[in-house]
Amino acid sequence: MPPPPVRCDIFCRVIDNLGDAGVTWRLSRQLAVEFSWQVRLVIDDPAPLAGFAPGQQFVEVRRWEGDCADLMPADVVIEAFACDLPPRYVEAMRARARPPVWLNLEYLSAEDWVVGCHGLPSPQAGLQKFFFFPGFVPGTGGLLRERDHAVPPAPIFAGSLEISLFCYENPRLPALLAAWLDGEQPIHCHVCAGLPRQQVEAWLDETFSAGMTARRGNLTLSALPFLPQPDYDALLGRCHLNFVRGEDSFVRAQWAERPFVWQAYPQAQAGHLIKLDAFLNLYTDDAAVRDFFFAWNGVGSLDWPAFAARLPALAAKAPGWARQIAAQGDLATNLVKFCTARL
Ligand code: TRH
Repeated sequence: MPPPPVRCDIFCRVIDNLGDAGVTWRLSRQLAVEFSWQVRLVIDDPAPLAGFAPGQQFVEVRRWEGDCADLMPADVVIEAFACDLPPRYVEAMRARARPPVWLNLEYLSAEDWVVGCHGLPSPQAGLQKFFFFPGFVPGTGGLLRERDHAVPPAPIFAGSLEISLFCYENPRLPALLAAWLDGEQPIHCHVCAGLPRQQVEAWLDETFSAGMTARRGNLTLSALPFLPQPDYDALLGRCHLNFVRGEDSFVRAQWAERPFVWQAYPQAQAGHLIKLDAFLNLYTDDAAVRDFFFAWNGVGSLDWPAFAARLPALAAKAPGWARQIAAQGDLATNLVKFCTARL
């Protein structure tokens, strides 16, 4: 008889945007599909999941309501981004003959201190909770990447530079669009649903709904609907350059092996600039690239021609970079190893 599947509860509170749900959904799916874990995703707002994976059947999704009195703790309990488990559920964890392996899945950061904190236990209410940090370097938990992830062939250059745009509110966007409009090279920008589309609509000063195309000078803008996650990932592979944000799209842009520009999730006291600097310290010492990333995050002026001149070099470097950050193993595999050793 094969052993019963590992049961795993993943708890997530959606703070804002899509990343909390996006990351926990990707992890849930991978644990279920690749490791045959029996996964329950307990989430206070399941709505984004219908957009990521319409009709999915891999994972049991529960709305997080009150103290989750009807949930018996699983073998592995993952608390995403310190979302604080219901006290009653923690009580039930403690009551188990063998307490579950309890992890706090942290936000992604390239800061140095992450290596020292990854995997550390923290005593909690008579139980142990472990900090599990994603990361770019050995000694961290790695990054989410499916086993069957395939790198798409480089897009054929058919005259215009294909760019995808996914960002937060960004005061630099009008200047970038103006530079593209006036540039010598034709640009086709695929504008993602939500904040990117709203800002482009305001800049165009005309309705810009999903499926619509607008032209200004040398710039063509196409408004996308919200795409299922695999389709969003595929879009990144079809473009020559991707503007991404937050955590999950940022990681996917690196697996797509294309040049990208990252807008970090804005934080109080400019914490996001520390994260940006830490990432750039690993990624590149090219001043034009660093300047452009910082400018896109609000620091310094945006020099599109200088950055555009670096695109061939960034494209050439992308596969090697992806190999480097994949070398420590993917996050789900590392997490399964970590838990299995403690079950
Ligand atoms: O939405 P985000 O800004 O999420 C952020 C970050 O995770 C940040 O670290 C966290 O602190 C904050 O949330 C609360 O960006 P992110 O992480 O890229 O997540 C977007 C998700 O949406 C990602 O899984 C890709 C997915 N997506 C689609 O599936 N279809 C789409 O059309 C688009 C535009 C995105």
